[in-house]
Amino acid sequence: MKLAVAIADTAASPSAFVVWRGFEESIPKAAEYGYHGVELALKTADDVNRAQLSRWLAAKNLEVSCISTGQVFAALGLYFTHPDPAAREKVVAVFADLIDLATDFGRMINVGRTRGFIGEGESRSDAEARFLATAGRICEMAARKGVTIIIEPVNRYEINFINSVDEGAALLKRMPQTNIGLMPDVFHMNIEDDHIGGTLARHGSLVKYIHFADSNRHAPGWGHLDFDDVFAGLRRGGFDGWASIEILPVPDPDAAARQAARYILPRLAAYNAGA
Ligand code: LER
Ligand code: MN
Repeated sequence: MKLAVAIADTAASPSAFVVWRGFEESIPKAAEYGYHGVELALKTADDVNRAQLSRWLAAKNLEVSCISTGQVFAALGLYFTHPDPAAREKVVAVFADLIDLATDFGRMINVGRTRGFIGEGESRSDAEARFLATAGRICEMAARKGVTIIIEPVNRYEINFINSVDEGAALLKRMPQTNIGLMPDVFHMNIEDDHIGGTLARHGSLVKYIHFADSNRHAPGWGHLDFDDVFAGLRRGGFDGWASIEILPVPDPDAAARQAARYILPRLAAYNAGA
């Protein structure tokens, strides 16, 4: 398992949920604190200059763990279940460019709130059908480029569709594509799932990536989440991917990122050593 931290560009809207802003400044800091990679929160592929980003990463021997797409929803208003077919075409086009970018950076794209929601007066099955059709098209584009799509269950207070890991797993099992998996976020799981470790173990074959935060969304160790249970569940599920720190930048981004690394890195080393 490797550890990343969520970052965005300085131009990203305040709604981008990341620890640090500014790629050029964040990448050296992530390396200094011991992270192995960075998760990039992007709105479109044009948010990055590929050559520049490659140079900054290579200088610190860091990888991109994944590209996250909350800004496609929050800043562009695009999502998979959109009732307007033209908006669904737009989201497919934005993802086509992000998939191309991911061939050089991480080979994984997260779908959090961009999966969309069940609109007023509409049935769950209508929203599910639109989700499955859009996600299927995007997965097929991604498969041609060796990229995996990871769906993130998000708690009920943020969205009304795919809240628990069980719900995400049930939906994914209806898709024929194999380059799709789950990105559980232990903050959301603490609200929605019956048991964190047990659920991670049960859906181990679908868990491709994980977001770490504590119960209060502060840095791990500053809340009351049982990370021994989280790591034990990942172990039972056979997980060997990226974990990424996605937390509130409190009391300030540097202190939060430092605490998260200090708390998780020794546990991760023990996990990798089989302890
Ligand atoms: C995105 O990774 C996430 O966890 C959401 O809660 C952000 O709103
Ligand atoms: Mn998350």
